[in-house]
Amino acid sequence: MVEPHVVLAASDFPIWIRITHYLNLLFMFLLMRAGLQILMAHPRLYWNTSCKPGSEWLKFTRASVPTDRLYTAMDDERSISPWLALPGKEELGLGRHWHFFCATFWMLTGLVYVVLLFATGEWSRLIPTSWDIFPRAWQTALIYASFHIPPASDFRPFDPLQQLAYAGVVFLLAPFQIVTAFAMSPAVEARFPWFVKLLGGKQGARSLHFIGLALWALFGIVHITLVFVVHFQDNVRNIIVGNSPGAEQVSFTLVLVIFFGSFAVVLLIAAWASWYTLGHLRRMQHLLGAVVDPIRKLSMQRLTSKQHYKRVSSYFWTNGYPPETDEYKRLVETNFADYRLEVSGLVETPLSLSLDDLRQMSQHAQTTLHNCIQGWSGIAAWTGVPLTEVLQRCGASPRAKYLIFTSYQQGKQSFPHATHAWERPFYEALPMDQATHPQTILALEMNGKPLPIEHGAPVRLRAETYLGYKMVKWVRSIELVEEYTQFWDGQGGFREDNQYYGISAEI
Ligand SMILES: Nc1nc2c(c(=O)[nH]1)N[C@H]1C(S)=C(S)[C@@H](COP(=O)(O)O)O[C@H]1N2
Ligand SMILES: [Mo]
Repeated sequence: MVEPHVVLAASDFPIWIRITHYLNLLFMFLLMRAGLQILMAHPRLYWNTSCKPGSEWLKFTRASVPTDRLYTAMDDERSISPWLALPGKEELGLGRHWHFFCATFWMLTGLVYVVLLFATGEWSRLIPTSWDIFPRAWQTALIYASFHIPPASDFRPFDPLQQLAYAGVVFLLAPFQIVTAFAMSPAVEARFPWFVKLLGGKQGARSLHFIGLALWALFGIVHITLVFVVHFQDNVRNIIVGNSPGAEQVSFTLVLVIFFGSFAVVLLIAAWASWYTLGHLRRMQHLLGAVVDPIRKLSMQRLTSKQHYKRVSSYFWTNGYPPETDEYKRLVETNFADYRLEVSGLVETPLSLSLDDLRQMSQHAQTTLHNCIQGWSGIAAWTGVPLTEVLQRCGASPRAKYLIFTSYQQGKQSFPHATHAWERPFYEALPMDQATHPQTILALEMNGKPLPIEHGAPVRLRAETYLGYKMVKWVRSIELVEEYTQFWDGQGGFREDNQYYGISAEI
């Protein structure tokens, strides 16, 4: 027998439960829609890190990957309707901004909920205290399976099956989504490779995160259906006004109006979010980034890469087509004999380094996991010059806060949609603290051979706690600067300028 006061406490729906319940609905709905946006940026799911086309267990594209010509991961990205995804179209950058923004508030909501659950003793409504919940839940399942409804007296406040489902969602599924989410962050992966291995690698975590989404969606559908089908009047009352003394005086009509009204508000917010974002891409990049970026800085900036993988991937996607300028073609013809890496800006001695100069500097080898912002990954062995060597040789000024890496390649080859940026060079700003990470190198070799053209010959950047878009290929020059805002659109890189990616490349 449960003690009477426990029954009383556990059968009300205090205001904080009702509010966190509603906020959870709002943030989950936005999270799912933004998650779909991210998924469509690489609409294939795998259990292997190499992401070889054909090895996916699930895909959301009919496109097959041609083998007779270069096909970049960006060619494989799918546009999605703003009715389904947040914000819709091919706005991966903003989908991610929304996803992280909502995830932050969703986790805060969950934290408040769980703390209050324990502080008020209401945990007993969810966490079973006796094994007999399982046989009782089975009985309830049988009742539902025979298309009957358990009597209202079974709900104290939840029936056993319901209680188990809620406990599972709150204490298993939600943490599962959070754990698999963190396992997809390149900075977390770089610092704690063992953690990602536990989840089956990068793609394991990504697939599990998707399965988690599917379970949430399934739970949501069953949950909402049962609210309508099983003791509807009691349910909406509990959800909207609770059942403490006095609450029964609120008219049922008013309860219904608030119930359906609050659903409508969620739908309106979701529609507004897509519509407003698609109309104000830059503004939303900044607004949402202002929330996410400080959290990223606090939690991830100091993580350094400690990766030593043993095996390289059998396949490695590419992003960006090789430069097509005459200048670059001439370099290729002479096997880069005339190549010079220019280092300038806030330095004591500007440098102009040939490939031989670079090869004579100390070499560092590392086998690491590459994470593209779109979701694909690959492991490769990279050999090259630690960036710290270059910084020492040029005598970097203490005023230098960023390194601007500029490529031989132009916008036309890296993001064909941005017609206005076709003639701009691809560039990215790397913060100085990243430049001094032990695994940040100017790679000259990939898997024991000189860099292939499509992977950035003759020199590319590797910054192993970052997403791929920061790792400039076909590097022409490095300029040390105090600020990156004077370059092009001033957002810190070509993809930030033109695709609204965040500068939080550790996530
Ligand atoms: N110059 C240049 N560098 C670039 C890109 C590009 O388009 N141009 N794409 C970036 C992106 S988005 C990724 S994921 C990686 C891909 O590296 P890979 O083609 O060697 O796999 O390169 C990065 N460096
Ligand atoms: Mo990428």
